[in-house]
Amino acid sequence: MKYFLFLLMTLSILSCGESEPEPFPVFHLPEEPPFYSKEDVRSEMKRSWNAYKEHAWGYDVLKPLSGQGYNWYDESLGISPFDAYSTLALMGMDEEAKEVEAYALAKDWDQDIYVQIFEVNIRILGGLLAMYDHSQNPAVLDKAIDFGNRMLPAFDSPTGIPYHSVNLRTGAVAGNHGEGEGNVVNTAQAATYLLEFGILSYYSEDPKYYQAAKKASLAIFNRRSDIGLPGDYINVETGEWTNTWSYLQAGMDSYYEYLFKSNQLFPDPDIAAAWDTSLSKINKYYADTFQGRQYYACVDMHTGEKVKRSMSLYDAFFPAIQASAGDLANAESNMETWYWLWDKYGLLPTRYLYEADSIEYANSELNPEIVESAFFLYQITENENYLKMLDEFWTDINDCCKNDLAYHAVENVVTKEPKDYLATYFYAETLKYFFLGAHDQKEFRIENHIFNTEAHPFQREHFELNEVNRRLGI
Ligand code: DMJ
Repeated sequence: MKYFLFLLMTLSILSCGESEPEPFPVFHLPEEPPFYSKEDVRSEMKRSWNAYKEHAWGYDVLKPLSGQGYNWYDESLGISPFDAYSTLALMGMDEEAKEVEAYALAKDWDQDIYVQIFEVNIRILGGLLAMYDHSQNPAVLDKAIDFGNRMLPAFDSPTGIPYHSVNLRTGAVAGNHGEGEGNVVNTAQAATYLLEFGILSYYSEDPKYYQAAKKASLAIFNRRSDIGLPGDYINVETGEWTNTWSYLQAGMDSYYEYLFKSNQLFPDPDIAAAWDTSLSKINKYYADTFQGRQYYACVDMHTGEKVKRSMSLYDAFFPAIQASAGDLANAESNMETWYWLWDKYGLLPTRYLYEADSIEYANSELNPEIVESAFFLYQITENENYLKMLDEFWTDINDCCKNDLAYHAVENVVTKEPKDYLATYFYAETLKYFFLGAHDQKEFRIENHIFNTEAHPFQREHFELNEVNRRLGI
């Protein structure tokens, strides 16, 4: 602890200069570690999952204040169980996991609804594939193939970038009429498929899924600007960028995440080259040292000029990627900044303007990314400060957001005004990463697993390298 503080102070003095004193990160890590245990998290998962089952079974989402269910569309997709399964399985809640498996096998996807391709990919297809990875039940794989086949028509665009939504029954596609022009998607919606579609190709031995995902990712990468940056919104039919900001935040985050992760499981020279280029451009253009702290700004894709000095809670996934990619120095300084922001409010606001020192969007859905990164950094460095961070996150979330049924989101991280919503990724990700980051968790090692962006885990040993090229068509 003392060493940690000394290092921070030294770094801060070096980067700030004497004439212009800048604040350096002030850490309030618990000195005495009565760390939370994995049983603490397990019992909260049990309690929260029982609340979903009792009050919202069959619905997409639990509303934890009113004790009701809520659906994303006119008909339920029943998303929470798909997202919860891999956490239940990992925690050894076998009875509950079996119940969800039976629910998944009984699910009929012949539904006349348009679903957002990005969201159902990471939550439903990712959840089903993780269910197969864990259970090895061939009927679950059939279900995943069925779902993947219903998604595929979305990729039939002139650019290969998927349309925003697809009708699960008819395969008809739709743009995102609610949030802009017809056929425009953001970069994450365009290119977050390599992992799930690669796994689907591997298990089905049909390369068409991976090839569709690869075409979409390279369609984004190949449209990078002269200085090597992609924009954030693109027309899937013309391939024109409709917005030219570039960043790590929501809307672009998982495009980068999948260039790195997919290549870990399915080495592909084209994707590896795209990742290497992307990482160097992130470090060159997004990286922004401000008042002694390490940030990643929004920039103009053509000039690299900083257009907005902000951070969203979603980009807290990046220290985990940096550390996994071997860039520990940047991972740790980035993580310090995230910890500093958490400590300032006792939760992360959805978006914070670091130059202005003000909150832009004050809500939080108890998102997982900062927990994920602290967990990864702990496993990689074994530095106990990351356990202390996890402990502070756990304590704060329990203080602010635990209620009679489960946990609730907040409208405002300052006032902690509650919101009647529990995101499905609280089951899939937030509780899972807390569990895996518990001080007494000794079995699970990140080097043996790959997580999709919704924290659904896959065991690396299930994918034989010498089979990858044939099955994925690389
Ligand atoms: C999750 O649904 C996924 O991690 C996605 O990639 C973006 N972040 C949310 C949770 O914050």
